[in-house]
Amino acid sequence: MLLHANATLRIRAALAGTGIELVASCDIADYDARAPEGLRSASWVPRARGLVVAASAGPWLWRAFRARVAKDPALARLEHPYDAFVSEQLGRADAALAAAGVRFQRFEAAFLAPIPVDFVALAQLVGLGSPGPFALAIHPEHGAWWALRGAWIVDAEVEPATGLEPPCSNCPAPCVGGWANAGGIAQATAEARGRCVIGQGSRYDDDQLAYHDRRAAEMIPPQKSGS
Ligand code: B12
Repeated sequence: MLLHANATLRIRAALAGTGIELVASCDIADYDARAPEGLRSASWVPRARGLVVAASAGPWLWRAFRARVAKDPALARLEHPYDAFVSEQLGRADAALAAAGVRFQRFEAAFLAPIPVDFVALAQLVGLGSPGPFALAIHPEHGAWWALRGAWIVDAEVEPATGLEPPCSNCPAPCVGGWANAGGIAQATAEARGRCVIGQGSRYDDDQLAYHDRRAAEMIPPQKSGS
């Protein structure tokens, strides 16, 4: 039982063992200074004090999902089974905050999340990663092999942001063949991610990569001919 814990610790403890285990936070003033008006904390939580962001790295969350599907095949028949599984895991943190009397608003990083929030910006604010040459946020240990999962605006104390040194700042960017070729998320292929000089020990499983690539392709609207 965490008696006098801050909200970052509570969320980290609630998610331990799920595969969503990178948890960091920042003061709400830093979040409000960057967020557009409709997303500022006052619209969501009165007297908010912090923002907490949670992410997964490597294949661990994916393997937990696979194990769950093996036990519960109905999960695989949902339209977005992995997102549903992630939501359920994030619910553990909601329950821990509620039990501690913390008021909060949760955001999710899923493509169809009801409130679209820029999670790459959130990752940067809390110091989990910063955008690299192919737009993905690069983590100092896991490189490009990690993903944002959830964020909470809370009316409780949080840990200060990690003092992240942007991992790409002194790198010649072999991922894209040099900074001159840096661009948007369309360049975030498995090959580019595989050429990052950090984090290759956290590379995704092949079936995990195939799942995400298939999902990403489904989300891109078909090009009209001639455009
Ligand atoms: C849409 C999307 C896609 C689209 C791309 C569309 C495009 N051209 O950008 C598609 C489906 C193609 C895609 C693909 C992929 N994606 Co994607 N994608 C997203 C998603 C859901 C939203 C990105 C976005 O549009 N952001 C901007 C939107 C939210 O905001 P907006 O309306 O433009 O503007 C508002 C905000 O920006 C806000 N705002 C502005 N400034 C600030 C500042 C702050 C602090 C706040 C709070 C808000 C804010 O103000 C605006 C008005 O409200 C994010 C998750 C997320 N929620 O961030 C993942 C995400 C960026 N994708 C991710 C990944 C990994 C991928 C893939 C590599 C997946 C894969 N295949 O494995 C592929 C790569 C593409 C490829 N090679 O083909 C990861 C990146 C992780 C990382 N380490 O950085 C993310 C963060 C998802 C995750 N769960 O982690 N993706």
